[in-house]
Amino acid sequence: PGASANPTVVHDTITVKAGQVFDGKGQTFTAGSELGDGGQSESQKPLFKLEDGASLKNVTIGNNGADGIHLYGDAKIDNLHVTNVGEDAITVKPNGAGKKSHVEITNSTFQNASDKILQLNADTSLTVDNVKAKDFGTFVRTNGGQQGNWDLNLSHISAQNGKFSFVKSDSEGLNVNTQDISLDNVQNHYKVPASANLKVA
Ligand code: DGU
Ligand code: CA
Ligand code: CA
Repeated sequence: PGASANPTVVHDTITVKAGQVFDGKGQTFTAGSELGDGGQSESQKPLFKLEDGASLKNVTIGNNGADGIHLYGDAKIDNLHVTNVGEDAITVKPNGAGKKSHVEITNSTFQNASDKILQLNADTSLTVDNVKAKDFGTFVRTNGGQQGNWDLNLSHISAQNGKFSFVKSDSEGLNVNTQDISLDNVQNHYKVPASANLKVA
């Protein structure tokens, strides 16, 4: 699904409350200038903020991706299409409880990311399954210079034209498990410390 002709302009971040499901029903959303311009400024706001245990499905994010989607805790994201990623697409934020977030991203596509698609700024067990990425910097980045508790389970992914890396982390104890990953013209497939536990199947 491409960006529809009449996107819903998000002027104020949409919060999905704890445990609730936001079903976009295929609608396209784009950020208003209040949230940012979709460039590389770090001060932009997300279109969606998911509280712990929230889900989001059947959403397209169109021309202005601003700071994408912020996750505070466990989250499930299904059938998301980000056609023009802004500063980044999905960020796992520190949640007040300091507990590891379980995040699933399934059946989704991401395109045109100047830099990162998935940004992990807090301990996360991440599952990504059946996803396509095209024209990006880095597909998954754990927060720069940070040690953390990160498990990345990546399966059935095809990624094309990645100018920096597929997975990049500075975390010595990183765990990565992959299955059926197809990388075409992607630099530095796994730019991770030598001590990382990398299982590529
Ligand atoms: O130390 O935390 O790029 O969430 C650097 C910052 C930086 C974040 C990240 C993000 O990693 O701002 O967009
Ligand atoms: Ca950033
Ligand atoms: Ca960001």
